[in-house]
Amino acid sequence: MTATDQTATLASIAETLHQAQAGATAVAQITATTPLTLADAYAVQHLLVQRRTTGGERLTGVKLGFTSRAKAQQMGVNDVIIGSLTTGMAAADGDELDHAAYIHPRIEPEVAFLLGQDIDVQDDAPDLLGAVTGVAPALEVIDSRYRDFKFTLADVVADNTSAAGYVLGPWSDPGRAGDIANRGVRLEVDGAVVSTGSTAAILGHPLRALAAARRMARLHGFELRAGTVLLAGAATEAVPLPSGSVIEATVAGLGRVAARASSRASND
Ligand code: OOG
Ligand code: MG
Repeated sequence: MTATDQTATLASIAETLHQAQAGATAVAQITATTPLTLADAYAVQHLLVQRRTTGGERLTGVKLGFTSRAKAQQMGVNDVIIGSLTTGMAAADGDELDHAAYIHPRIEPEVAFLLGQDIDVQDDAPDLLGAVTGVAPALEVIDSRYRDFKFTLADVVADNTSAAGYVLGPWSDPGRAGDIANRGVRLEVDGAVVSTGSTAAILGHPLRALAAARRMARLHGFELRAGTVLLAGAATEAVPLPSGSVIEATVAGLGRVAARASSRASND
């Protein structure tokens, strides 16, 4: 394949994934027909996200995926991945999520970090902790654009790591939040506990997500900017987001964050 052919192929994959997301319709796995290296997959992801930013959205942060064994095992992959968060994905605590905008959404409880200053991703020993000005419980909505939520590592990277939405709870001062190494994490749907875990499941310690984010950002061309958020990755398996439900994530000592999913009927 010539370089021009390759560029056109990656652009057309990004277009396919964009349309799948915009139309809330699943598509076939890319790698079923087109081999993708990890570098190709990140190139597709960057094109996909650029499409959102040229359309008026802003980058609000990055997210890590597969930082816990529970998630890696659930999805059958075991390398940490990185994706982008944008304004179009952000919802406020207590907000309603438009269920009809998703294909087959799932939710996961997460820990979010707020960066108070830029992190130089080229620096091998930056003061990562010093850059964090907030820590919060978070809910992530993931919605693979692939049929049946099935993908290879390259597929899910190209699809911006299934990123579809996120809700942040109240920020705590990291100095006052205490040791967050092993805090209970709970996810509830309509008041019933659907999954539980510990922040220790995130790379053994959620603060390791900061170092992983820097490493992944440098490797794959991301920035870690002041005022943006890092989602450290789910501590538990993801569960389906039912339409019309109330969802809540709690991280012991950090508090809770909630959202509602619209009922499908009102959108049909
Ligand atoms: C990919 C996203 C994984 C996490 O927290 O591990 C992720 C997926 O499972 O579809 O966000
Ligand atoms: Mg996640």
